[in-house]
Amino acid sequence: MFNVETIRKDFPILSRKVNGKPLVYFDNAATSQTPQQVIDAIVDYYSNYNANIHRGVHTLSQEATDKYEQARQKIQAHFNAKHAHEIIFTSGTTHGINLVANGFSSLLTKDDEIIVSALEHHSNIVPWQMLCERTGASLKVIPMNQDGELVISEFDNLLSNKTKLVFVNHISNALGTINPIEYIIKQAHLVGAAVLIDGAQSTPHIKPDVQALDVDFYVASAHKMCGPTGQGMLYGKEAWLKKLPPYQGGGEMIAEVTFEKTTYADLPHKFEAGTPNICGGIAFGAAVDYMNAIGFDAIAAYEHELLEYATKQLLTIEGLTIYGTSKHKTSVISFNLDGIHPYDVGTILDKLGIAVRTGHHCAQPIMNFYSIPGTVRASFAFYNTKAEIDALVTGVKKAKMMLS
Ligand code: 7TS
Repeated sequence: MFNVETIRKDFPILSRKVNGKPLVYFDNAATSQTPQQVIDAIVDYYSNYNANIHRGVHTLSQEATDKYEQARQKIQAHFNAKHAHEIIFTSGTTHGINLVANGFSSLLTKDDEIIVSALEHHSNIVPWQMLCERTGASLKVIPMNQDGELVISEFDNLLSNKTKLVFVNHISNALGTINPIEYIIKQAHLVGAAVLIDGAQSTPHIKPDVQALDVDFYVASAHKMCGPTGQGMLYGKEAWLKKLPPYQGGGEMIAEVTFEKTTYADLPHKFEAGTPNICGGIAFGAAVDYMNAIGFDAIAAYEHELLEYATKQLLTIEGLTIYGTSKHKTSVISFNLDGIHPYDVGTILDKLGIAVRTGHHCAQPIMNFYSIPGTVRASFAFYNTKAEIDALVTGVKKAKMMLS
């Protein structure tokens, strides 16, 4: 049974104070908090079996290798990948996207087209612009509407036999919109294009099934789903991962090296040059275990309740506008108060112990669409409460009074 008070006890940071007030942590879309179970996995690694992996005959190295590869299998099971070697450990979503973008450098020509969406984080825009610069391919953009949804009929119009790649986030970080990725993947495949889905904001809330989606690449960051920073994953279909060249050269990614020619290791090692974030991979596995033990259905249902409650309460404040009003959204609320800069609201909220993000959220095209400099963004996780939302509403009212 989902019990938020019991869950909160797993997160030591939630009992601290900020500026003399109990912490209200509503910046979960930037990074989530870490439960004791994940902290314990990190401490256990450094206390008991810290060693380099895949190379030592000694016991510690073997233990570390086993745990690291077990974590890969946990991630494989979580995303329902067909093979463990289709899971590449990365330093995060940004790394995974750049790995794929780099790989396509030698596969695209100037006649090819790439489609992204108007709702992307800069991480899912800039690497593709760089790829276009390298190859001469052109970038097309699926537009958005006032509710912060993609205009899917325009996507249909953009697709053609020139389209080679489509990149869309599963859920927008700035607005919380859930994009119709099932449809996007299906239509893209009809013209032979590969699809990468940026799952940085979906994986904290839902459990994607990469085989059911039939997606070519799916990327995520551990730190947004109760895991550590500096760790993430790239899922790629085996055929694509075999086709793409390595991203970085170095130790661990080779089969044989001579000065004449080097041959590369099999998957997944071909894409994992150098000593990886061993502890990070293991802790990522612990985070996935933790979230699955609570259950993603329970998480989604509870967070939806928080979203509905917060939306209703915030809209009672006169002069408050919410950006991102799709019916299909997760627990992210981006808002502004009339005539007040979001940074000023965020600063007053911080004085009250309430952590929100302010600014453009690395999604400047969305802010340009609404002609605003940025928003205040409150993003909720399964360990937040309605009482914390009440504190936010009181805080926003106070900010309005002080700044008007
Ligand atoms: N894609 C999306 C949709 C994101 O929300 C983020 C991070 C990234 C990519 C990059 O992830 P990273 O782990 O490689 O940095 N989003 C945010 C945010 O909304 N506030 O801080 C980071």
